[in-house]
Amino acid sequence: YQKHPHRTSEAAVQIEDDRTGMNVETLRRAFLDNLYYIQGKDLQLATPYDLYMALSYTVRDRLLQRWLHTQEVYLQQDVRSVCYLSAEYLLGRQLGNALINVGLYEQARAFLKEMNLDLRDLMEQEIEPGLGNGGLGRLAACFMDSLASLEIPAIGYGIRYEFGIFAQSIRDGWQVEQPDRWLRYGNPWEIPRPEYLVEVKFGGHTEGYIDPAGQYRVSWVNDRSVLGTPYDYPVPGYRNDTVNTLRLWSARATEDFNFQVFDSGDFARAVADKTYSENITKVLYPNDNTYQGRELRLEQQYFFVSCSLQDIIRRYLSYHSDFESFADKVTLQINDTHPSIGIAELMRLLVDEYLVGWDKAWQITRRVFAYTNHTLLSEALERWPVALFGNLLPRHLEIIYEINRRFLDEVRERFPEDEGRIARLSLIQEGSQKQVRMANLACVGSHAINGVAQLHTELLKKDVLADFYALWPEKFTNVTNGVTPRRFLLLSNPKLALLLSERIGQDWLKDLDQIGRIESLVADPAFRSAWQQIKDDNKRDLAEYILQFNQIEVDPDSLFDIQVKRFHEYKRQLLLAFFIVTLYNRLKRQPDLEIVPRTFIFGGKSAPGYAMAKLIIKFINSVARVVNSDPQVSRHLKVVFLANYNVSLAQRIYPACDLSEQISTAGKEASGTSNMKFALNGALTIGTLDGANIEIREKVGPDNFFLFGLTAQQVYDLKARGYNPRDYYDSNAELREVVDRISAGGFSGGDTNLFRPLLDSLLYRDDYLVFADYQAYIDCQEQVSQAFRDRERWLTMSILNSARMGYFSSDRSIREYSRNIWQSEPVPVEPESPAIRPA
Ligand code: CR1
Repeated sequence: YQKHPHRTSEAAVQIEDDRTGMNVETLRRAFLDNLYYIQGKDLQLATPYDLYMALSYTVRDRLLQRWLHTQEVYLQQDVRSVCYLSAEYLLGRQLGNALINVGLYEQARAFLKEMNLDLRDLMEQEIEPGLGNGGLGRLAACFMDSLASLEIPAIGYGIRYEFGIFAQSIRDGWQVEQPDRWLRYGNPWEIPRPEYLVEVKFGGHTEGYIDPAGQYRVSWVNDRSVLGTPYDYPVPGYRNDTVNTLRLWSARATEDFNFQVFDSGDFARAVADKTYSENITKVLYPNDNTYQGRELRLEQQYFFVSCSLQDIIRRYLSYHSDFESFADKVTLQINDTHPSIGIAELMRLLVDEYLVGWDKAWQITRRVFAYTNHTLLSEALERWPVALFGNLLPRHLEIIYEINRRFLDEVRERFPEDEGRIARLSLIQEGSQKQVRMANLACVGSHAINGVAQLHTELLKKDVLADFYALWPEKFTNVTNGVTPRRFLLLSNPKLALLLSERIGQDWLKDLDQIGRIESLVADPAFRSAWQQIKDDNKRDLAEYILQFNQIEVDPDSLFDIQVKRFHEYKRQLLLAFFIVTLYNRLKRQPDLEIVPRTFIFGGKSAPGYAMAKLIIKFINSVARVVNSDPQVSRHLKVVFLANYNVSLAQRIYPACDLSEQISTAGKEASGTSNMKFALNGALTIGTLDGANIEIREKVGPDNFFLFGLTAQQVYDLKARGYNPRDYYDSNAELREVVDRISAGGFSGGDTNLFRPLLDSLLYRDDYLVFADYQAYIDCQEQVSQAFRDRERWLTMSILNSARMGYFSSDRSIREYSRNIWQSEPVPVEPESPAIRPA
């Protein structure tokens, strides 16, 4: 059995290894072989899922050689590696991405076609790993893709949730959640590595002792522990030989876990306790941008961070005998505060387990950690009650107190007699219920702190983290988010990708700035009509999906006006819903009114415990029902709610969009990333000056962006003056008509109570300024309609949007992290043996 077959020509097909060969004929043979020997089926018996599995194994086989070789190169060269710690990775389907990145997509399509099979159908079989909530988790997945594509040695660490983000269905207009049993039929993309098992301790107490050298030390006497098994996922770079690793931890009960109970005959309890340990990685908490102070959540965070740090240290010590060069070889990025307990854990490992002195350990810790903040919402900032924290992690609480004591001494020296400042900076929030502030821990324990868009970083400095900025301005940097053009253009919008490649070559896939070269084609009639044709085709495809899943017929020629993202009041799905009701009212008043036909498409999940967000979903579905069933109105307007919005569905939606809704209250959306994916696929944006919208508008040009609404500063000033939403209701007739119609039960079959909480929250608080921005939004939507009437103008704007999105590649974000925060360099991996590269 040849490990690295010499592949030189087509004639060598016979000896080409069935596990590595890239030739169409070899692939076909390997596919049938995997179908037979792994799935235990032949072509006659195979289900579509079997075929998907067989193809996945065929691709995985071809990744393995590069994967192992990449890891060998990293070890041999003792490279500096980026360890990305994230509680979430919203990966999306793996097969298509892997085919594209290893360069097998066309071959796979070809041999399947010969067998009368359709590659896209097979890809549709995959249940996506939904191990994240929204933008934060998807960003981590884009970053993993870019790291590998840029040949940067990196490893992602996270949690292998047995149940990812729940599946959403809509019943009677309400969101209903079902568990996401994504592992049910097996997962070809992971390799368990039980040999790298680690133990994680919980609970108990600490004890001081004097070591043989006469030093006072502390040991943690835990009362239980859990084992972590790593599952490795390959992360192939785009068309290179790098395959990095995503290592996700799964919890298992320790073998000797409860022998005492077991011996005493209580078998059921021994097993129940075992189940309890395994609960740690059972389920992803389905909250986006809200913190949930559940003990199990802290257990999850500590579990995966401890596993990861132990793993990092094990790997480091296999090549080094002390920690002198640890900070040269390792850099740890924490994705929001979820992994920030790592700062205390690394201190504990160094000081207690490896007997490094405190000062040295602290120096190392601060050099390796860097913290990305993703939110300005105060309700999303993690704070753990000291009592809960101390019960679960008694030693970490002591360490945090010690870090805090030293830190506050330092602050007192720089700002004498400023107790207010001390109170704000302290890692511990005093009060009736003391709390550990994880963002403060992250700031103190990191050498770099970054926001995810310019405005966001400025607001961090000015507001949320102002005291830390005053202390260490040099720690703060901005890294504006980005998205991978491989998944979100090449894979999602193959027709547009092909057009680009035909006209400007394929360089844009590795260097998205190259997409700017289509700007010179904006007046080229053939290019323009191809562009329009592709948008129309993509809209028709989505219309078919809508017909199939929602039984609603939509006009592919209408303006596709889309808002897909998590449901949250600050994202203001209600504002768009109010616009729809406004149009409805106008049409009811004046049935012959000429309006631009629109198809409004919503999608997104609400946290199961977020009653207001769930009521907003119900409201949108209620508006949809009334609008769609009213022949007078539905000639012009359709409203569609697509259930179970996820990465796979997003990939269908972005290419079919005309208008992307990015309408959050200014100062609330840290960055947004769907704004980037939409514009990259040629949608125009209607949006506020919030998050990355600001930078998108700068790049695409103000003429190609529909701007409306209050700025972050104006929002702040208005609230400071005292905002009274009632004034807007009283003075704006159309707004009043919207509110009154809802209030009268116009969308609830006469029920005047159903949407009362929603209206009350607007009339009496309106925290997110829906009323204050209503008129500006309606006016701006009028400009959108005018622009859409002139199809040639719209087409130009669409092309210019895509052409100018080069900056928003996650490759650019990762280059910035590498240069400004990680000081990491690419380490190219050379092919191990001469390989035949597909053209
Ligand atoms: C932000 O809300 C941003 C992503 C990725 C989210 C969104 O605007 O694009 O992060 N924040 O940076 C979040 O989930 C916990 O905070």
